[in-house]
Amino acid sequence: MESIEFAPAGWIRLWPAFLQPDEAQRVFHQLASSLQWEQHAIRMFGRLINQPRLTAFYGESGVSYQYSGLQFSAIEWSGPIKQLAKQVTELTQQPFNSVLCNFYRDGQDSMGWHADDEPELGVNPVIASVSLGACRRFDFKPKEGVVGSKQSVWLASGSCLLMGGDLQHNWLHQIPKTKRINEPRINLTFRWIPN
Ligand SMILES: O=C(O)CCC(=O)C(=O)O
Ligand SMILES: [Mn+2]
Repeated sequence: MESIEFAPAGWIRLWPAFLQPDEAQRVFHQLASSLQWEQHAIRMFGRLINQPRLTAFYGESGVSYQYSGLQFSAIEWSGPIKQLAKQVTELTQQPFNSVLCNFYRDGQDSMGWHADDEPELGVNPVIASVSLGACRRFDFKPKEGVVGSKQSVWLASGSCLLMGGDLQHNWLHQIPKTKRINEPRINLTFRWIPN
Protein backbone atom coordinates (compact mmCIF):
# COMPACT_ATOMS: atom_id res chain seq x y z
CA MET A 1 0.00 0.00 0.00
CA GLU A 2 1.30 3.41 -1.03
CA SER A 3 0.44 6.54 0.92
CA ILE A 4 0.78 10.14 -0.31
CA GLU A 5 0.26 13.21 1.87
CA PHE A 6 -1.06 16.34 0.20
CA ALA A 7 0.09 19.63 1.71
CA PRO A 8 -1.56 21.60 3.26
CA ALA A 9 -4.06 18.88 4.02
CA GLY A 10 -5.56 15.72 2.60
CA TRP A 11 -4.16 12.30 1.78
CA ILE A 12 -4.57 9.35 -0.52
CA ARG A 13 -3.73 5.69 -0.06
CA LEU A 14 -3.39 3.32 -2.97
CA TRP A 15 -3.65 -0.47 -2.95
CA PRO A 16 -2.39 -1.37 -6.45
CA ALA A 17 -3.73 -4.94 -6.34
CA PHE A 18 -6.83 -4.93 -4.15
CA LEU A 19 -8.21 -7.45 -6.68
CA GLN A 20 -5.97 -9.83 -8.64
CA PRO A 21 -5.95 -9.13 -12.43
CA ASP A 22 -8.17 -12.09 -13.44
CA GLU A 23 -10.64 -11.36 -10.64
CA ALA A 24 -10.73 -7.67 -11.66
CA GLN A 25 -11.41 -8.70 -15.26
CA ARG A 26 -14.21 -11.02 -14.18
CA VAL A 27 -15.86 -8.30 -12.05
CA PHE A 28 -15.41 -5.79 -14.90
CA HIS A 29 -17.45 -7.98 -17.29
CA GLN A 30 -20.03 -8.79 -14.65
CA LEU A 31 -20.66 -5.10 -13.84
CA ALA A 32 -20.43 -3.93 -17.46
CA SER A 33 -23.30 -6.23 -18.40
CA SER A 34 -25.43 -6.13 -15.24
CA LEU A 35 -25.51 -2.51 -13.98
CA GLN A 36 -28.14 -0.08 -15.29
CA TRP A 37 -25.79 2.26 -17.15
CA GLU A 38 -27.17 5.57 -18.41
CA GLN A 39 -25.77 8.64 -20.10
CA HIS A 40 -27.02 11.86 -18.49
CA ALA A 41 -27.07 15.35 -19.89
CA ILE A 42 -25.90 18.16 -17.62
CA ARG A 43 -26.34 21.91 -18.02
CA MET A 44 -23.06 23.64 -18.81
CA PHE A 45 -22.81 27.28 -19.85
CA GLY A 46 -26.58 27.26 -20.41
CA ARG A 47 -26.51 24.23 -22.72
CA LEU A 48 -27.38 20.60 -22.17
CA ILE A 49 -24.33 18.45 -22.75
CA ASN A 50 -24.08 14.67 -22.53
CA GLN A 51 -21.60 13.53 -19.87
CA PRO A 52 -18.60 11.88 -21.59
CA ARG A 53 -19.18 8.55 -19.81
CA LEU A 54 -22.00 6.33 -18.55
CA THR A 55 -23.03 6.31 -14.89
CA ALA A 56 -25.13 4.35 -12.41
CA PHE A 57 -25.80 4.99 -8.72
CA TYR A 58 -26.29 2.09 -6.30
CA GLY A 59 -26.52 1.78 -2.52
CA GLU A 60 -28.65 1.07 0.52
CA SER A 61 -32.30 1.88 -0.15
CA GLY A 62 -33.26 5.49 0.59
CA VAL A 63 -29.84 7.01 -0.14
CA SER A 64 -29.90 9.88 -2.61
CA TYR A 65 -27.22 12.08 -4.09
CA GLN A 66 -27.13 15.38 -5.97
CA TYR A 67 -24.44 16.62 -8.32
CA SER A 68 -24.16 18.87 -11.37
CA GLY A 69 -27.80 19.83 -10.78
CA LEU A 70 -28.99 16.21 -11.03
CA GLN A 71 -30.60 14.20 -8.24
CA PHE A 72 -30.18 10.43 -8.04
CA SER A 73 -31.86 7.87 -5.80
CA ALA A 74 -29.77 4.79 -5.25
CA ILE A 75 -30.82 1.59 -6.96
CA GLU A 76 -30.69 -0.90 -4.09
CA TRP A 77 -27.44 -2.79 -4.29
CA SER A 78 -27.23 -6.57 -4.29
CA GLY A 79 -24.98 -9.32 -5.69
CA PRO A 80 -21.45 -8.46 -6.87
CA ILE A 81 -21.58 -4.70 -6.22
CA LYS A 82 -22.77 -5.19 -2.63
CA GLN A 83 -20.14 -7.89 -2.12
CA LEU A 84 -17.48 -5.51 -3.43
CA ALA A 85 -18.66 -2.80 -1.01
CA LYS A 86 -18.14 -5.26 1.83
CA GLN A 87 -14.61 -6.11 0.64
CA VAL A 88 -13.74 -2.41 0.30
CA THR A 89 -14.97 -1.77 3.85
CA GLU A 90 -12.84 -4.67 5.12
CA LEU A 91 -9.78 -3.34 3.28
CA THR A 92 -10.15 0.31 4.28
CA GLN A 93 -11.96 -0.07 7.61
CA GLN A 94 -14.43 2.61 6.45
CA PRO A 95 -18.23 2.40 6.18
CA PHE A 96 -19.89 3.05 2.78
CA ASN A 97 -23.61 3.07 1.93
CA SER A 98 -23.51 3.93 -1.76
CA VAL A 99 -21.40 3.82 -4.89
CA LEU A 100 -21.27 6.07 -7.93
CA CYS A 101 -20.30 3.91 -10.90
CA ASN A 102 -18.61 5.34 -14.00
CA PHE A 103 -18.14 3.56 -17.31
CA TYR A 104 -15.47 5.05 -19.61
CA ARG A 105 -16.08 3.44 -23.00
CA ASP A 106 -12.60 4.39 -24.28
CA GLY A 107 -9.93 7.10 -23.93
CA GLN A 108 -12.34 9.74 -25.25
CA ASP A 109 -14.55 9.31 -22.18
CA SER A 110 -13.35 11.36 -19.23
CA MET A 111 -14.23 13.25 -16.06
CA GLY A 112 -13.35 16.94 -15.83
CA TRP A 113 -11.75 18.78 -12.92
CA HIS A 114 -13.95 18.63 -9.82
CA ALA A 115 -13.89 17.86 -6.11
CA ASP A 116 -16.31 15.58 -4.30
CA ASP A 117 -17.23 18.36 -1.91
CA GLU A 118 -21.02 18.36 -2.14
CA PRO A 119 -22.54 19.34 1.24
CA GLU A 120 -24.31 15.98 1.66
CA LEU A 121 -20.93 14.18 1.78
CA GLY A 122 -20.15 16.12 4.98
CA VAL A 123 -16.82 17.55 6.15
CA ASN A 124 -13.69 15.65 5.02
CA PRO A 125 -15.47 12.75 3.29
CA VAL A 126 -13.58 9.48 2.89
CA ILE A 127 -14.09 8.06 -0.61
CA ALA A 128 -12.83 4.70 -1.90
CA SER A 129 -12.33 4.32 -5.64
CA VAL A 130 -12.01 0.89 -7.26
CA SER A 131 -10.81 0.67 -10.89
CA LEU A 132 -11.45 -2.20 -13.33
CA GLY A 133 -10.32 -2.53 -16.94
CA ALA A 134 -8.11 0.02 -18.72
CA CYS A 135 -5.40 1.74 -16.64
CA ARG A 136 -6.04 5.50 -16.66
CA ARG A 137 -4.15 8.49 -15.22
CA PHE A 138 -5.76 10.30 -12.29
CA ASP A 139 -4.62 13.93 -11.81
CA PHE A 140 -4.78 16.22 -8.81
CA LYS A 141 -4.32 19.99 -8.70
CA PRO A 142 -4.80 22.46 -5.86
CA LYS A 143 -7.95 24.61 -5.81
CA GLU A 144 -7.52 28.31 -6.43
CA GLY A 145 -5.74 29.91 -3.48
CA VAL A 146 -4.27 26.59 -2.28
CA VAL A 147 -0.50 26.12 -2.55
CA GLY A 148 0.74 22.92 -4.24
CA SER A 149 1.62 21.46 -7.60
CA LYS A 150 -0.09 18.97 -9.90
CA GLN A 151 0.28 15.27 -9.06
CA SER A 152 -0.80 12.13 -10.85
CA VAL A 153 -1.27 8.47 -10.04
CA TRP A 154 -2.10 5.59 -12.40
CA LEU A 155 -5.19 3.60 -11.53
CA ALA A 156 -4.62 0.04 -12.72
CA SER A 157 -7.27 -2.66 -12.99
CA GLY A 158 -7.96 -4.05 -9.52
CA SER A 159 -6.56 -1.05 -7.65
CA CYS A 160 -8.28 0.67 -4.76
CA LEU A 161 -7.60 4.34 -4.00
CA LEU A 162 -8.73 5.90 -0.73
CA MET A 163 -9.07 9.70 -0.50
CA GLY A 164 -9.44 11.40 2.86
CA GLY A 165 -8.68 14.27 5.18
CA ASP A 166 -9.11 17.75 3.73
CA LEU A 167 -8.41 16.57 0.17
CA GLN A 168 -11.84 17.38 -1.33
CA HIS A 169 -11.81 20.85 0.20
CA ASN A 170 -8.36 21.78 -1.12
CA TRP A 171 -7.76 19.77 -4.29
CA LEU A 172 -9.49 19.01 -7.58
CA HIS A 173 -9.15 15.75 -9.51
CA GLN A 174 -9.81 14.57 -13.07
CA ILE A 175 -9.59 11.64 -15.49
CA PRO A 176 -8.23 13.28 -18.67
CA LYS A 177 -9.07 12.18 -22.18
CA THR A 178 -6.32 10.25 -23.98
CA LYS A 179 -5.85 9.06 -27.56
CA ARG A 180 -3.60 6.26 -26.37
CA ILE A 181 -6.30 4.13 -24.70
CA ASN A 182 -9.09 2.44 -26.60
CA GLU A 183 -10.20 -0.05 -23.95
CA PRO A 184 -13.09 0.47 -21.55
CA ARG A 185 -12.77 1.08 -17.82
CA ILE A 186 -15.16 0.97 -14.88
CA ASN A 187 -14.57 3.07 -11.78
CA LEU A 188 -16.58 2.69 -8.58
CA THR A 189 -16.46 5.48 -5.99
CA PHE A 190 -17.80 4.21 -2.67
CA ARG A 191 -19.22 6.96 -0.47
CA TRP A 192 -20.99 7.48 2.84
CA ILE A 193 -24.04 9.70 2.39
CA PRO A 194 -26.03 10.31 5.59
CA ASN A 195 -29.80 10.33 4.96
O1 LIG B 1 -12.94 7.48 -12.59
C1 LIG B 1 -12.28 7.85 -11.62
O2 LIG B 1 -11.26 7.28 -11.28
C2 LIG B 1 -12.71 9.07 -10.84
C3 LIG B 1 -14.17 9.14 -10.56
C4 LIG B 1 -14.52 10.34 -9.73
O3 LIG B 1 -13.73 11.21 -9.46
C5 LIG B 1 -15.87 10.47 -9.21
O4 LIG B 1 -16.74 9.60 -9.46
O5 LIG B 1 -16.14 11.46 -8.50
MN1 LIG C 1 -14.47 12.60 -7.92
